[in-house]
Amino acid sequence: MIFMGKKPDRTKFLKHLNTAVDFFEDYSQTLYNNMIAISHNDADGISSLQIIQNLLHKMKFNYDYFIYNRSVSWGNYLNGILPKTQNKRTALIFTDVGSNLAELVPIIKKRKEHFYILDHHEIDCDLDLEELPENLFFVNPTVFGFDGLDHVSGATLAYLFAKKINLSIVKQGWLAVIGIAGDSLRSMEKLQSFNKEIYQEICDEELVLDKEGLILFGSMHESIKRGLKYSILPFLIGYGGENDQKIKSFLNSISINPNKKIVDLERDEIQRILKSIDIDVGHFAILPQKQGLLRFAFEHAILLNILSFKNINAAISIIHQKSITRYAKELYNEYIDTLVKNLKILANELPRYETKSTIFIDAGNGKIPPSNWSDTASFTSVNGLLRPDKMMFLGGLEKKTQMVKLSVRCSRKYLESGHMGVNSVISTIKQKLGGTGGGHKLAGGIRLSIPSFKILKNNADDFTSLSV
Ligand SMILES: [Mn+2]
Repeated sequence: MIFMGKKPDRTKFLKHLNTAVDFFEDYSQTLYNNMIAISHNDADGISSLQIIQNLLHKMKFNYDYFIYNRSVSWGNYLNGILPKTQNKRTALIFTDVGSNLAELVPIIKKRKEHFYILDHHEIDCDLDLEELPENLFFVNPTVFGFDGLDHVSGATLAYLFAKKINLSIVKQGWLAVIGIAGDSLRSMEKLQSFNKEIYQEICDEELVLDKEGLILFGSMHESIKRGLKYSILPFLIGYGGENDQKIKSFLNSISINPNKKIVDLERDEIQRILKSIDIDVGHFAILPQKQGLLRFAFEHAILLNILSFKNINAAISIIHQKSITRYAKELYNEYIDTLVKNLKILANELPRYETKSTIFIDAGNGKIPPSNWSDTASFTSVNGLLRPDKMMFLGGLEKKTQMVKLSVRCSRKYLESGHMGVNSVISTIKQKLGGTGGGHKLAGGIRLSIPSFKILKNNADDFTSLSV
């Protein structure tokens, strides 16, 4: 059903999308009087939700919205949302979540409401799409061979859906660009397929400005001095998290004012930096209606990701705002500072253990706090800091549970050489050794007992090559 390497079938996907749009339009006129929107707690999810809210507002619907953070099962979650008395005049729209069909289909089958699921995560089971319940309209481009990160973000899908119903949604296109930036973690010239097409369209409408320059994501709004120190993509070994004096003397030595804004650097200044540091020049997106950090789509997205975990209401509110609040700015700086410190520790000093296809990093015993393991692992992986040709298990003993908690990551390069993805490896581990966890092909996490972890570590290559 899902097919890595298969050529995307655009015609089939668009037919599917159009069918869902047609039903939604028809029933909106004849049947529905209430809507419930459910989305994911990250930048892509929040942007998707805003797009759908805009659409529902234009259609003059009453709606409620909810954010799903995957900490409970869909059964428990929906129990708290779905009305006791079933009502076929209510429709639910899921964005950036909802591909856990093994869990959701049995619930949806028992309900009278209509469910529209617009998601770009890979589905979790081998269900026949023809056999889905009649009240479920399931739109997911990964089923038709598209890549859920490079080709189409959740917000891209929400935008495509909403635009077909109301063309003026194009004006909300900047929201889709935030979603794309947050999920793809790539500079804009690397976008493909639907992401690339809608980005082009939104730039043509001048809702977003495409710029070319030095890419120091996480700090594009900063001075070059702070950019080199606090860039999280790329993380610059030798500059990232280093002391200010070291960075200033480097910049002075190549006659660059350390306080000059990254976006104001001249072409020849960029050339001088590139002679000494391996950085890419690339494209980035500017949101012209916003100020400061919020003008930068990537940084705006990272901020939404941070706020989504700390304070979901602040995340939902900041997307409407022109400039950042002091509270949000403090959280952002603290997050970037911690992440950069952790990446520096990881690149230099953490104990590691390697097998043919894996690398284990022990971040436990206070070296990196457990709450930072997941983000440290993600940015280690996307930066290719350690062995992109191996699957990474980063974590350690979690004191409060006395379990070993591991963040598991691999690179696209690792998958392209024919290895199993993170989600399959985690399934194999759970089946052989117990534990809890899950994920998608590039990233996931698992909690294991101490004895199970020892078995995993001593036989790691078996788990990355076995199929269940
Ligand atoms: Mn997403």
